Amino acid sequence: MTPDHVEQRLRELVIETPSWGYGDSGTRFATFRQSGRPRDVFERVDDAAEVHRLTGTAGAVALHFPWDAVDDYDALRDHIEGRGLRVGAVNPNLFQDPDYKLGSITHPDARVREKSVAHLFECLQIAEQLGSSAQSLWFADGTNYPGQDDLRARRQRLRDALARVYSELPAAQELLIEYKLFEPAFYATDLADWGSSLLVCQKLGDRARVLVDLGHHAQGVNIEQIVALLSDEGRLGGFHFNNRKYADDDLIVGSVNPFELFLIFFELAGDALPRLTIDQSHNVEAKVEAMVLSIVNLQEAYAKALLVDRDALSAAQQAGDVLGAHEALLDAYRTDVRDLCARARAALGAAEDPIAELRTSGYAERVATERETPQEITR
Ligand code: LRH
Ligand code: MN
Repeated sequence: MTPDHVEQRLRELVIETPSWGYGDSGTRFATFRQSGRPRDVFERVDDAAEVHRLTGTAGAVALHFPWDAVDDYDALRDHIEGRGLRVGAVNPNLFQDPDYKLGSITHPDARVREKSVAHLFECLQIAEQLGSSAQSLWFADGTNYPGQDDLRARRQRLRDALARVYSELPAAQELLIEYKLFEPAFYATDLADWGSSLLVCQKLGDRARVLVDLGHHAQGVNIEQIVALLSDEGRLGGFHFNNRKYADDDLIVGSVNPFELFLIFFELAGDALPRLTIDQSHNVEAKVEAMVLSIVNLQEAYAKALLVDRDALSAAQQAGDVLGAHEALLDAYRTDVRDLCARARAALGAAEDPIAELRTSGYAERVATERETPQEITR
């Protein structure tokens, strides 16, 4: 692909940033409050809009409920669209309420399962009001000890609950089913891997696809191969981009293993891109800058993947030229695409160097002053 064509594809890129990535987050050991942190969903949207202003390709914000719940969803939608963004995926939260200790849609107690399904139905309506086209479903459901519950019965409950949600799914929406190997469950997670998620999606219908969170696999798992498989099956619904060295560390995407990120985009580059969402928690680093750097890392990984000389690659593969094929990938990966990405951002009216622009803009200092002065928030 020519650099001009790559630049064109970069200009079409839409990455969703997570509202929850701008607020306080931590580990079980501590949460370190940051001055200037947003106090409500409106200020989280303001930070997302600043990231989009600087990068040009962060035009949507993913929301989480009830973390982002408000009384007037029309006012929230107006604020989001007024800031030049659109609403990305809606994420129901079925992992914090005390009733969900032993599970939500898989809970042995039908009353708790009913409560879970009611929240999922509520999120279908919230998405309709906000113009969102996806329910991004992650279930913390699982067990901590062998024998704690019947694994098959839990699976049946999960499928029954999702079948009810799917039967009520508005035409404009789809279901994204996220899996995770462990945490908070430490013996068996009900949706632990891509296979369990894919099987559930296939039983539900065409508007149910798998969401791949880069932090949700065992060490050593070949994520780009899972991406190739799901994409080939037409069941790759989206990503939660982040990076990890150990477990679900939720670090900045591309900060630990940029080559893996390049290989994931290489597996995607041929087809229409699925939903691209960032899912990170910035425990010690400046949150807006972390999100800007994440978008830049994604832009660069995508650009490098688009630059792979596919004719040379397939010729080497056909010829059994093992290293010739590998070096065709390395050639693109080793290409410095920073200027290309800077041009694409400039063409979108964004910053050629968004990090430098952010640091000299005074944005962090301004919001720190605004948000620390204890005046009543008038919305
Ligand atoms: C679970 C998860 C899920 C979100 C949460 C914030 O680990 O990846 O996608 O709901 O993080
Ligand atoms: Mn996730």
